[in-house]
Amino acid sequence: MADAVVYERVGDVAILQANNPPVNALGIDVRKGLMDGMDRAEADGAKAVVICGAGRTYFAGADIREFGKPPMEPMLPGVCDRIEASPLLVVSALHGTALGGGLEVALSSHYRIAVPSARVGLPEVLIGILPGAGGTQRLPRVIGVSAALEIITSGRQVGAAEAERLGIIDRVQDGDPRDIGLAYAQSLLAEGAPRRAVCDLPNPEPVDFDAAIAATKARARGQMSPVWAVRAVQAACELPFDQGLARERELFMELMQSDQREGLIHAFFSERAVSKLPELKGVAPRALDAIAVLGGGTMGSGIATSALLAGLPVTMLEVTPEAAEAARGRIVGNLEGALKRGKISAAQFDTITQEALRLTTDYADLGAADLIIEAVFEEMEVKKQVFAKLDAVAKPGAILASNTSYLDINEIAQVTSRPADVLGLHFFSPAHVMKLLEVVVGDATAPDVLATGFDLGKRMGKICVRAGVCDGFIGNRILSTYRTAADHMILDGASPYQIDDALEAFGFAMGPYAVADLAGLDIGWAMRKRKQAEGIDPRARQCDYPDRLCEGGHFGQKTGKGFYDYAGGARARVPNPDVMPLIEAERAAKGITPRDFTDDEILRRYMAAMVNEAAKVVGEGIARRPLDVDMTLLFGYGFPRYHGGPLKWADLQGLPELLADIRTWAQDDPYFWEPAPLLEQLVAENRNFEDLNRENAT
Ligand code: 3H9
Repeated sequence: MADAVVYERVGDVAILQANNPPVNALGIDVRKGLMDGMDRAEADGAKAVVICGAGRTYFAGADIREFGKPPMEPMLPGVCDRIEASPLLVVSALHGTALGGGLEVALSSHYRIAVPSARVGLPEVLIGILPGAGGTQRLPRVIGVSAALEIITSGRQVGAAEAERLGIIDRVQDGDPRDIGLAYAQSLLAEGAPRRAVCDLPNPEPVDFDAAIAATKARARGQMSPVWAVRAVQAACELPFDQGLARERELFMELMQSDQREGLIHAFFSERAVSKLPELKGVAPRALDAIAVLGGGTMGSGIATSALLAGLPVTMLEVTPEAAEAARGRIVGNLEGALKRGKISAAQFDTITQEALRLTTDYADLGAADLIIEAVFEEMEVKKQVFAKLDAVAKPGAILASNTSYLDINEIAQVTSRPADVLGLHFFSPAHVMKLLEVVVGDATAPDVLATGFDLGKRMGKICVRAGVCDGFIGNRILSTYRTAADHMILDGASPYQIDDALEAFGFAMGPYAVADLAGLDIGWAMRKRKQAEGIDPRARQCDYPDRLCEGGHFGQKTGKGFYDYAGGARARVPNPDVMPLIEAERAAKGITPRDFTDDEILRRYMAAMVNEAAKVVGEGIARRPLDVDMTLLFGYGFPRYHGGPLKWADLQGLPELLADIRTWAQDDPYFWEPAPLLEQLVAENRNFEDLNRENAT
């Protein structure tokens, strides 16, 4: 293996260039290489050292893959202290992303130079930890507490120009990082510039830390790491440098041992693993130069917006010129939002609205599209008519996609002459904002069609999850089950408001009933009617009061009332007084004596229902791996990222305990609480969902 840190001597300067692709993570070999390099430079009689990275970046941080494993010496804090304490003049030359431990190495150097495109940051809180190699002690000494707190608690990346303004970087200069670092070191030596160690700077001025902690807690919604990071920065103000480092270490270790750290790191790697599928290996996507979208409602307009923002020309088909104009209005409105948020420039806005977007009412205009996405009314007969027409006009090789959220893609594909070119692309509303895209594979879908679905999603900046065909695919199928668990608890004595509160305390941005109000209660109503028509298993407990609510014209936020009354605005969250009487009437009619539920039992039942259904979804192959479910819930359903996803959460709770709960509840309702065979198997074999992820890694 090539050296992880390459040593080079140029005159008085020793260069330590990291070579650990792809991101020069500070794994054990790099840490050893840096230590050896410093020793050698000092023994060699060098007067200065330049630390830089080969390839695409300076160090992007500690090697996250080492976390949770036994620590290996030398550890990063020691490496940083070693660099800072060197009698030689140490210069770091930054390019790419100097993040986390990377920036901490740079802050331990005596001078920092960066190329203009470099970005720096301390993103540790995003993976559930805090800067643990002196970042919380050094950064506030360099740029002051307020700026350091903002950077550390947000984890954001700071561009080179801003970093120079703040004083994180001393100089910004274009060029090869090795060359600009060397020239800078030589000029510093020529000037007789002094060694400058951050640890020698005085303690930074404190801020009101009680207020800072309160504000951070409010923003963090139950996530520990940003709050712990504030405490570490507080130590920088209150303790001598060495004791501050020790306090940082203590807080760092607390987070390192937390479930939140495991959850967030699982999310980090799963987000990247989710698009790596065996069936995509070596399969090239089809060309995607023009897209068409059918149906310009909220969903279709959101999809069109997303495609336009990804740089694709879009033809939007609507049934009448008036509907087409309304669709244009929605898309332009979305694009204006993107312009306001700085996602596109005014020039891009003009090009997109004047050239890239085309409205039509004529199917013949869709003939040039490489991929056509249908977002029309959610009814099988309507979808079939549309697909038959699309099949007639689409060019050979064009892909036909349905945005259906429940319906059978195989049945839709059958009405075309090209089932291999048909797939589901299930976007989430608003489609230009929500990150999740379920790419639904039918029995006949060709591998390069699936690859094209992933390619489109990637271009749109989405997290793409492969899903098999079933009612509701991965996400909505699981949603339907955990919502049913909540409905059952309501019949038995809980209230929608208690359930929402319990789940929001767990970390969901909104509980299921607030979400239902936002999505529109009519959607669930239509689905229940469809399922009634298809026939419902007589063993399933029925819950009718949501239908009564809809029959009363209450569809949630859009009608002003649903589970909540929105007269005082969406944030007021006032319970709708009509709801509890409807529930009580249904309980009375069914002879149910309501009982109390603790918040803990609500959470356990809700989560167990989610995990059990998710295990069925994985067991049936609808989701390839547990992590596919986790990413679906994280990016489409507001599942709190710091729990990692429902199946990561399940692993952390312990699968035997969860299964025991399910079996207990099955004594009262064996139909709903039928354990997933996969869950039973994993428990019997003493394995967990992470084992399945590992076994199915590509
Ligand atoms: C830390 O530093 C703690 C210290 O304070 C204290 C220690 C005592 N480790 O994202 P990409 C992999 S915590 C291991 O696709 P991009 C990644 O999994 C760390 N692996 O590329 C992927 O692998 P694969 C603080 C890592 O260009 C490949 O590299 N730092 C690490 O879109 C390419 O990544 C962070 O939190 C890592 N640190 O984005 C930074 N980073 O090809 C985390 C990446 O097998 N990293 N990999 O899927 C990032 O934010 C982005 O990866 C980065 C590049 C912006 C660097």
